[in-house]
Amino acid sequence: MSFRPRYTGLIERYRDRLPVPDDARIISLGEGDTPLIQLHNIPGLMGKEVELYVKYEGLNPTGSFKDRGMTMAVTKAVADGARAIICASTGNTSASAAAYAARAGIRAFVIIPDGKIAQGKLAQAMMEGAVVIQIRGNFDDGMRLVKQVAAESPVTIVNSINPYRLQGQKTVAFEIMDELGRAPDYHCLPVGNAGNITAHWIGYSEYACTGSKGVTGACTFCDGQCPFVGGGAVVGTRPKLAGYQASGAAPFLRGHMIDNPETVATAIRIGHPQSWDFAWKAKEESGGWFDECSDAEILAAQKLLAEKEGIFCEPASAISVAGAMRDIRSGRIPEDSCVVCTLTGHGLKDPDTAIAQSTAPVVKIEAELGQVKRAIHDHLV
Ligand code: AN7
Repeated sequence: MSFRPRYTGLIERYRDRLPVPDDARIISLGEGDTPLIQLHNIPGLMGKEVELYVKYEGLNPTGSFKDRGMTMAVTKAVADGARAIICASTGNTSASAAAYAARAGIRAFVIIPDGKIAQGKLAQAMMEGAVVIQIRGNFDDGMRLVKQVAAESPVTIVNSINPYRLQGQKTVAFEIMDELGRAPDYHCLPVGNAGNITAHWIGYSEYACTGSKGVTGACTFCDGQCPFVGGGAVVGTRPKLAGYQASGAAPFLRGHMIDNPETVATAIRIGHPQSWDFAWKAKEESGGWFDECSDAEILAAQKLLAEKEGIFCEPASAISVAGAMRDIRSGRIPEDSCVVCTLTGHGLKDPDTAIAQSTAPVVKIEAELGQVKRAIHDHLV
């Protein structure tokens, strides 16, 4: 029998590539190390030869990729003596901030759009002891208020404008590179506030110039914000990034901020992305693109993933697969490519949307053997 060392989170794993003070108390819930799952059925349904993977970030401790950034942001905040953190959120950031604050023994304040976050996320923030501030406004209003209040009150912002968030989130690219042993040709992901596409690009860029051993070098991307300042060159390959937005909340497609974003994918119901310039740069440098998907396409992809692959993600996450499928079908992503889609959050976050759109056969019967047998007979494939 052989044992492998207990996994204790991404800071411990990638410490040599993260700006963490040596004596910091690490605030971790074992985030990261999520499965990279190759899709076996969907490529065939499209009639296309592609090596298609999903990085299932819904399996992080609070059910979304936000935990990667939050372990860094909260570790840093605690090291700096913070007693409270604050964020605006469409839901997942609030769930993550609440959990890591609870773990650290500090207070979390979360500002959320009243009635516009998925039930699971609200349940998490409430159970994890955050002060939940519901505003009659959207995420963008919340973000503006967070910046204003943090300028005057002793609270640390843990939205992705906090650079430690992106530092944690970049590790998703390290994991993919370590596992595949190469860069995918294309990486597809949802874009809301645009922190995550930025973090992916930082991660791929650092990896491409430092290699798997984390040899100190420097990428050209983040202009000295990463811990590897020093003017190294990008030597390895990086994927083209494809960032998808919901049609009703697509500032990157419109080319300007928008004021009243709307989409069933509430996680990405954002009109004023904070990482605007970085995301454009990531798209340009990678040779990728932004595109939009309708709510109907998003929900169809969510359902297809669940029905054909057994993978349940929330609507915002499914947009990566909706967009990838469209681009694979059209040939924009050529056959024989290696493609990774980030599934940013778990399907259980938003049970209402899932149940509302499900067409699964629900059979209601008496508790009686004959009726059970008939139900089985009627539905054998
Ligand atoms: C599942 O929680 O902005 O482009 O406040 O929850 O980095 O914003 C969530 C964003 C994609 C978009 N998928 O990522 C929040 C919040 C899911 C998300 C995004 C979010 P960014």
